[in-house]
Amino acid sequence: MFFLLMTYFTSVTLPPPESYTAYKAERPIVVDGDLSEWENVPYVEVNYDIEKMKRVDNIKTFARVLWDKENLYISFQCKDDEPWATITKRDGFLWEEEAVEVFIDPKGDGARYVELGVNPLNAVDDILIIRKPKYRWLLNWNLFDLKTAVKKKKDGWDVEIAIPWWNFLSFEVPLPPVEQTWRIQLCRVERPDHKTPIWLSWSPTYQTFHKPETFGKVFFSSRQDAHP
Ligand SMILES: [Ca+2]
Ligand SMILES: [Ca+2]
Repeated sequence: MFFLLMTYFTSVTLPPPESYTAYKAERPIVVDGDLSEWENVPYVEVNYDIEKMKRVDNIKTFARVLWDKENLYISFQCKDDEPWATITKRDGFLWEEEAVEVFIDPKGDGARYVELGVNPLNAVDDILIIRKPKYRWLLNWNLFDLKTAVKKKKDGWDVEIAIPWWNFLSFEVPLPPVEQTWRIQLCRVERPDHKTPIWLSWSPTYQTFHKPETFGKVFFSSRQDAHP
């Protein structure tokens, strides 16, 4: 059995990480769950099933990234007949229900990264994960002045997020990261039966979202979103 497993794990070959260009928002983003400001912004699909290791088309999720001088913005459009969540408190384990998740590694070295989850009730969990020199998982760490909003719709739920850049000061990278690339992963946990999870990512990974080397490459362009 051990050898079978070894064969399985060593034969895992993933497609290379995805790439995305995040444009500068040409008008103010109002974090209210209404995504009309995002209409012309290129989207990616969060549809890589990390257990089946392939893209699926029965669960639709569209994600976008923008930025301005103050904030990093992320939006998700989740198609879902029945968005499900019960957790309302900060730092509840949102991934045990349905949620979207963002992973942010500003330096791109996998040593430290931020995990942020938002659920259909607009509850938030934010965690700083330190992998080197020693593994630490800081649930009490918070993103300050974070803004999130969720809008329920007939066919799903939309999420809008603004993260002030200064939350990343300790990473010692240029802020905002104009013409720089950060490693970012965009994810969704869907549980059609309220139990069995389907773990979906934008950039391909396997078994877990916590593989910073598989995060996508997001380039923050100085161009505005209307002129990509
Ligand atoms: Ca809005
Ligand atoms: Ca927290």
